[in-house]
Formats: sequence, C-alpha cells, structure tokens
Amino acid sequence: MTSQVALKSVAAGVSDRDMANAIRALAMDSVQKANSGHPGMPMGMADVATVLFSRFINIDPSMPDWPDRDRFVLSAGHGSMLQYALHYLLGYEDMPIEELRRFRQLGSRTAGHPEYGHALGVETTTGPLGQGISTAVGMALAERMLAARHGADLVDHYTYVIAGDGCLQEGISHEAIDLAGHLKLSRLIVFWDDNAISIDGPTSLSTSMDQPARFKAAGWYVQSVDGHDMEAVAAAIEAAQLSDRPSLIACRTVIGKGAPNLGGSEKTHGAPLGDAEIAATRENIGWAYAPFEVPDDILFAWREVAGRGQAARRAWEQRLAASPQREAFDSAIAGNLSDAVFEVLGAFRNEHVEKATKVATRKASEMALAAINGATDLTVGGSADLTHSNLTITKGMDRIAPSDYAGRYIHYGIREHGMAAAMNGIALHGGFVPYGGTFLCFTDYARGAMRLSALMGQRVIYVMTHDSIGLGEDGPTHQPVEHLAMLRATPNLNVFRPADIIETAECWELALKSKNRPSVLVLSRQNLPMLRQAHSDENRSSQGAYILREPSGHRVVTLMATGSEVEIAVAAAERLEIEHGVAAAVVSMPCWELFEAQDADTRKVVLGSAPRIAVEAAARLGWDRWIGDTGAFVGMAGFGASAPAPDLYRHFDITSEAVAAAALKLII
Ligand SMILES: Cc1ncc(C[n+]2csc(CCOP(=O)(O)OP(=O)(O)O)c2C)c(N)n1
Ligand SMILES: [Mg+2]
Repeated sequence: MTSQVALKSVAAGVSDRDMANAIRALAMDSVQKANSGHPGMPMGMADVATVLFSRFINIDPSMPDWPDRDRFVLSAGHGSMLQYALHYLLGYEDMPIEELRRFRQLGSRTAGHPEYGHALGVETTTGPLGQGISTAVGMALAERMLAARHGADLVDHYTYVIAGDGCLQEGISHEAIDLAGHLKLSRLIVFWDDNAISIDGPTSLSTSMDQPARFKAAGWYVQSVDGHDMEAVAAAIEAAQLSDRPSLIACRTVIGKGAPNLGGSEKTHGAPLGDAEIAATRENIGWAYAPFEVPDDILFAWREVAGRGQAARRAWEQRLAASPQREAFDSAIAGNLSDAVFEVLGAFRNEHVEKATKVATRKASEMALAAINGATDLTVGGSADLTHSNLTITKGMDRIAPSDYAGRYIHYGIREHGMAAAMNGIALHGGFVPYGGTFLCFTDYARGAMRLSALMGQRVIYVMTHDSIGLGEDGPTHQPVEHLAMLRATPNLNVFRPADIIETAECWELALKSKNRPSVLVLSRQNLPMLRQAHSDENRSSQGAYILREPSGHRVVTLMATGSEVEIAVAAAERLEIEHGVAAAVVSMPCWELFEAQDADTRKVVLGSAPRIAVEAAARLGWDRWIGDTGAFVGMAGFGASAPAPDLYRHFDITSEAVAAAALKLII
C-alpha cells in the first residue's frame, strides 16, 4: 500500500481528464462484465460529472443523508454506471469495487437503474425517462420551502440533474419545466446530455425541438457548452448558481466518448462495447490499467474531493447545534407527526358520529384536513387545478408563489403527472408530508410517478375525488371504472375508499401514519350518510375491512362494499331482513391492502362463511378474491354515461333492490 502522504503528492499530478477516464473505464468494464447495460451515456457525460462532483457538489459519502447536502438526480437512469462509478470513486462505503463487478446481478447494490434505498446516496429511483427531472423539481421546491421556514443557515443547497434527450422528450418534462420556471426554482440546475442520439438512432428521426428555446420560454436561464470542455462546464455551473431562475446547461457531448469506432453511435447506448472496442478505447484514452483497476493516485484524487463535502457537512452541523431552530428542524426532517394530529382526528370522529354528519367524502376529507393542518405544519397540500373540487385547501394555508415559498399550498397547475413526481421529490427531500388532488379518473395521467411513490415507499398522499359514476353529468370521460383495480394491483400502495365521514377521518389517519408507503384516498363527489352506530376509540378502518352491520340472526349472506356503495349494501341488508327475513351482514372494506395484511382468522371472522356479494361502482377485477366461488358482484361492466348520478345508479343496476335480488338468487 502506498502511504497517504505519498498518494497526496501523486494525486497532485492527476488531471481532470484522468478522473473522468476512470468513470469511462469503470462504466465500460462493468457493462461488459454484466453483458448488459448502457456504457454510452456514462462515457459521454464523464467530463461533466467530473467537473460537477470534483468542484461543486456538496455531498458527504461518510454521511449520505446529511439534510443540507446538494441533491444529485441521474434522470437518465439507464446511465446508472455513471452514478455507481462516482460512488465507488468518492468512497461510499456500500460501493466497493466488488459491487461494480456485480453490476445488474441479483442482490447487488448496482441495480440496472438507480434505485432509492438500494445504494447510499441514490436520491430517487430513475429509469422511467422524465421522472428524475420532474422529481427534482419537487426537491428544489422543498429546499426553498424548508429554507423559508428554517432559514438559509440550515437550508441552502442545490439540486443537480443529468437528463438525456429521452427525459426531455417525455411529456412529463414539459409539466415539470413549466412549473419550475414559473416558481423560479433557482437552485435547480439541469445538465442536458445533448448527444443527439437515442436508441433508434439520431434524435433527428423524431424531433426538431429547439430545447434551449423551450426552456427559455418556460422562464429558465439557459446556457450551451461543449460538454467535453471542462472549464466551459465549470464556468456554466458558476453562472447557473448565480441565476435567479432554474438553469439548463445544454452540454453538447459525444455518446460513448472515447470509444474510437463506436463513439457517437447509438450502438453504445445500451450494449457492451465488446472486447475489441474496449481494448481500442483503452488505447485511445490512454488507460493502461486492467478492468476494474483504478490507480491509487487517481483514486486518491477522487477521495480527496469527498473531503470538501465533509467539511461543508461539519460546518453545517455546527450551525444546527447553535440554532434555535434545531428541534423544529430535526423533527420536520424526521417527519414525525405530533400526537396532537391524531388527538384532533379522534375528537373529530366523536363529534361527527354524534352529529351523524352527512357529507360527500371529499367534503369529509376537507373537514378532516382542516383539523390535521391545524395541528401540524408538516402537511403541504395542492391540486392539479381542481382545488375547489378536490377540496384540498384549508383555512389559513398560504399559497406558494414565485420567489415566495413560505406557504404550504401548491397550485400544481393542470399537470397531474408533474404534480405526482413533484410530491415524490418533496417527500424524498424531507421536511414535509405532501398531499395533492385530482379526479380519480386522471390517475392515469399521474400513473408513472405514482408507481414510483410505491416503488420508493414514499409517504405521498393522493386525494382522488369524483370516484365513480356518482360524479354524474360529466360522463364516462370522467367516471373511473378500472382505476381501483389498477391501483389495488400496485404493490406497496394503500388504496382507501371510505364510506362516510368517520371512515374518511380514519383513512386520513392511516395514510399519515404510513411512513413508508403512499396512499390514495378515493373520495365521492356526492353526499353520503354517516353509517356508524356508535363512536369507537379504535380506528376500525385500520383492519382494512370490518363488520359494519351485524344481522339480527345467524348470517345467511354477507354484503361487501366500499365507499359510496356501502350505503347501498346497508339498504339492501335492511330490505332483505324486513321484506324477506334474510339475515345479511354488511362488511365495509375501505382498504383491501390492510385487510390482506390481517391474519387468516381475523379475515375469516369478517368475511364469514355465508355466500358473499360485493358491491362497488367499478370493474369487478380483483373482487373474486373476496367473493369466492359462490358469490356475486354488483357493479360496472363497462364505461359509465352522462346523467344525474341517481339515474346512473338505476341505469347500471347498482341499487339496493339489485343487491337484494342477487342475494336472494344466491341463497334460494
Ligand atoms: C418512459 C420510458 N420510455 C422508454 C424507455 C426506454 N429507453 C431507455 S433509454 C431510451 C433512450 C434514451 O435516449 P437518451 O435519453 O438520449 O439517452 P442516450 O441514448 O443519449 O444515452 C429509451 C427509449 C424508458 N426507460 N423510459
Ligand atoms: Mg441522447
């Protein structure tokens, strides 16, 4: 082993180009060994990344979660080897060279695309193009909001993004860029890997977009540089840091830079270079080392760089220790909601059982939110331009505006996908619990980012109102039918469809307590009666499903329903009992996922052994699990229609009469 002192003197002779070539070599070797992956992008962006990481970014590999670190988002996630190579070179303890050798293998930290939680320092999961840049907008916004609350002493960092042609072609980037430009998120700096190549070939096959002009039109500060001119890149970053607007630095690069025959070609995008081209590349860039070997001096030069971030972190810790904000800041970052939040929700339930409050569950959600938002300031609300339909703003919530980040309500604009991605970024950044609304039907538009909320296990709360044909006149374009099935099929996502004001408050409580999981609150436009017989201190929805109505005798049939159809099931049970002497239990199932998590005995008690009928104004898909072989389903078999809601329920035969008839058919 060479001594540290000796290394230091050797490192002094290491050039930026050597440091960048280490990234190139590690990327091409790892992809070659895995026989899978994307060498072109890391090789093309190695120079930009070297400048960014060696001269600017404040991160500390020995404490990757330090709250005031700069955020780095590799939006072009297919270039994951860029990030893994950097992490190895910077000395992240979970990224030894063995992990690079195990690139893309089962159980390695070096997953095909960067995954949040897999490797230290990966700030967000990327790979679905466009998500990274859009998530970064949420991070940059959260940074400004947290700074507004706790001061620049504690919160003062940048969010850096590397995005490719693909990220900028994706529609979500439009939403994200527009929002960031409008809000003047000046701490957001995006590098565009402008290599004019994607998988099919030159980008001219499919786009004539003037990207710099597009960003300028959205209010960004735009610079264009040669991405292999390191001094030009450094100067651009310096200028970007001083801008009062978000920055795009268009970096003209060569994909697979360094590969003498394949550089510049789409062939380097997503396939190993091959032994011959790798040997030629080594020759071409003057890299005389074996695969996975980085000489000590170059490695040391990289490790030295990490010291800058470490010093920044230590200085920040001292500021925190001396700050009167310390406790509030720590608690916000930990995301701990005070007991007061759950106490007010308990009192809320008590009050409304007594009053038998009949409101739409979207209204109930607004009322619950008023209580929640009064008891904590961690919650940050918003809507994709449907604030007064989703009922997501409550009294006293100030709005976030350009250059004014002290509020806690975000007008996301008509940008469902951008909103969902921004909420991921806010949650990942820390300091806030984001919730945001749109119509349930437009979950489709937000889906890509919602899936990532679930994959990353983030506490993002989706307030999805107008949840069925019950929305009425707007018609089938707005009436979700298949959305519940899709959401329920998504792993690690809680889908709540409360039946009344009490369940709504309970579901809000459960969503807030789900620290490692997103939640979707599926809420009605139409009024729904309060269905509880009595107040219980226990949160009955926490079991996912429970017996809402016990029959007077031995149960002959069980009626299961969610949301607005629970009322119909209750009416059907009464009809069956009074008119036909049939004892029917009603099971309300506000959250399938939580019910699935119960033990088999609990589920058995709730479901009973009598034939079961499910009632839901949505597609049947998924219900058979609960219905069993002998049951029936009353719901939707196709799209809805435009008409007043009561007419639609009659038209589609989702009525207490239809449920009672289905029950009689089953048991006779
Ligand atoms: C939403 C989405 N669509 C498609 C893909 C598949 N895909 C991965 S990389 C890529 C091309 C990206 O081009 P670019 O960003 O220019 O990357 P480069 O080839 O320059 O590395 C595509 C289509 C994806 N990952 N995500
Ligand atoms: Mg490209």
